[in-house]
Amino acid sequence: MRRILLIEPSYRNKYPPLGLMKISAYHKMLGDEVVFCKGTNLSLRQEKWDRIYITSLFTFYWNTTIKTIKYYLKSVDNTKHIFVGGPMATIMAEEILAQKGLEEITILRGLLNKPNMLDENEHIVDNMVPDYSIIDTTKNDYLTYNYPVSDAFFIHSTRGCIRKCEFCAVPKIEPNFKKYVDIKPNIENVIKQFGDRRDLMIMDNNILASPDLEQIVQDIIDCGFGVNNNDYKYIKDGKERTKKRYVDFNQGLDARLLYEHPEKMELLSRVAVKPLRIAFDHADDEFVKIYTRCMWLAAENNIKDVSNYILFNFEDEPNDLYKRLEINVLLNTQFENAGYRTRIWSFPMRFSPIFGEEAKGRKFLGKKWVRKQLRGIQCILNATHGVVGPKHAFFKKAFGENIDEFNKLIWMPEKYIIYRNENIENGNTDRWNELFCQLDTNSLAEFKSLIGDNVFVDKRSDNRLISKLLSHYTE
Ligand code: B12
Repeated sequence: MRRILLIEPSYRNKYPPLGLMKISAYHKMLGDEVVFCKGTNLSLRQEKWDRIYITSLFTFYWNTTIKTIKYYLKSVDNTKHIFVGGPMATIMAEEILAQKGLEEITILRGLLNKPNMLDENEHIVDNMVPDYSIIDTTKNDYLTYNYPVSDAFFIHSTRGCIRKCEFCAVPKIEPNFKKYVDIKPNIENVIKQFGDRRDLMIMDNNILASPDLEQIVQDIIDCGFGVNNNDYKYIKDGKERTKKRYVDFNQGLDARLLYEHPEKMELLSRVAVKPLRIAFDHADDEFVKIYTRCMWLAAENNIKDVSNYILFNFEDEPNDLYKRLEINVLLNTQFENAGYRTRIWSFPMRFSPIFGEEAKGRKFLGKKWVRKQLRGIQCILNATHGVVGPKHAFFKKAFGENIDEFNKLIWMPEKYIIYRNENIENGNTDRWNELFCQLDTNSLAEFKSLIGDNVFVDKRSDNRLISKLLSHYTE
C-alpha cells in the first residue's frame, strides 16, 4: 500500500479538480491510501508520502501553483515523486522545470489517456470513474473549500477540438480529437458509488464537432437530462422533493458549426440545456452574420436561456466589444417582438495569454487597447457582476447610449463609473463631462496618451483643460 497525497493549489476555481478525482480513483483501486487537500497544510507536509500529485489550472495562477509545489518538496524521499499535471503544467512545463528546486519533479503533460502513465500497468486514468468522495467536505477533514459548482456530474463526451485558434491552449492540452465517449457507464457508476447529482457539466471543448452528436444527445437524454424529462428527485427533511436539473456545456459552442449544420441546434434543443453558451469571438461582418443566425436558430428551436462569451482584449478594439454587446440586446428586443421566449445574456471574456511570461499574470494588453480602457470596462463589469443582461435600457445605462458615449464612459474616473448614481447626483460627472467635451482633437489625443496607462499621479499638462480634468482622477 502506498501513501498518496493529492493537492490542488489554493486558487479560487469553480469546478472540483477532475484530474485528481480520477487519480484518486486509480490509486484507491490499487489499494493505496489517498488524502486530498486544497492548498498548504502543515501536518500533511510533515508526513512522508510515496507520491504527491499536484494539479494545476490557469497559467495566471502561476505564483500560487509554484509556491504550492515548493511547499511539499520535502514531503517525499525523492523529488521525482512529486507529480505535476493539468492545464498550466502542460502549457508551461519548461518554465516550471526551470525553477530552482523543481528541476527533478515529474511533469505529465496533457491527458492521462494511455496505459503505463503512472505505473507499469494497463489502466487508463482518464477512463476512471472520478472519486467524488474527496471533494465532500463532510467526509474529508482536509477540505474546507466549497466549490461553487459541486452538485453536478462532470463529464466529457468528446475530447480535444478540431480547430487551432491562436488564443486557445486546447490544441496543446488535448491535441487529438476523440469524437465519442460513452457517458452512461460513468454516470451510472457515480450514482452507484457516490449518490445522485443534480446537474450535468459537460466539459467538452467542441462537442458540435462530433459526427456522433445525435448519439451523445441521446445519451444525455437517457441519463435523465432531456428537455421534458429533467426531474431531479431528492430527499429533504425526510420528504421526497423534486426540482429541475440542467445541462451546461460550459464552453462556448462553435457558431460556425451551427451555421453550417442548423440541424445541430435542433439536436441541442432536445436536452434540458441552461444556458446554451455560444462563442462570440469576432466582430467582423461575416462572423456577426453567422452568430446572429445561430441566435435565431436557438429562438426558433425554443431554447430559452442563451448566453455568449465575448472574447475581448485580443486582436479586437474596444468598439468591437460594444458592437457585440449591442447586437445581443437588439436581438433580445427582436425576439420579444416576435413572441419568442429566448433571452440572451452576455459574458465579456478578457483574453489571457497562453504562452510566455505574460501568461503568468492577468496584465496582458491587446494591441488595440490601452490600460485605462481595459480598466474602464472592468469597472462597468464590476457593477454588472461580469454579466450583461438582456434589457436594452439597462445595457444603455451601463455601457452608454451609443459608441461615442461608451468611448467617453470608459475614460471617466473609475469612481464615477463604479458609483454612477452618486456622482451624477452630486454633479461630479457633469463637471467632468463638460471639460472632456471641450477637448479638441489634439488635446483629446494628448489627454488620452497621458492617462492611457491608468496612472494619474504626477501627470501634468500645460493645457488648462487637461489639468482641470486630471484633478478629477486624483482627488
Ligand atoms: C472547464 C473550464 C473552465 C471552467 C472552470 C474550470 C475549473 N476547474 O474551475 C470555467 C467555465 C469557469 C472556465 C473559466 C475560464 N477559463 Co477555462 N477552461 C476550462 C477547460 C475546458 C477545462 C479545465 C478543467 O477544469 N479541466 C479539468 C481537468 C483538470 O480535468 P481533466 O482534463 O480530466 O484532467 C486530465 C489532465 O488535465 C490531467 N491532469 C489533471 N490534473 C492533473 C494532475 C496531475 C498531477 C497529473 C499528473 C495530471 C493531471 O489528467 C487528467 C485525466 O486525463 C479548459 C480547457 C481544457 N481543455 O483544459 C479551459 C481553460 C483552462 N480555460 C481558459 C480560460 C482562458 C478561462 C478564462 C480565463 C476565460 C476568461 N477570459 O474569462 C476563465 C477564467 C475564470 C477565472 N478567473 O476563474 C484557458 C486557460 C488559458 C490560461 N492562460 O491558463 C483554457 C486552457 C482554455 C483555452 N481557451 O485555452 N474555464
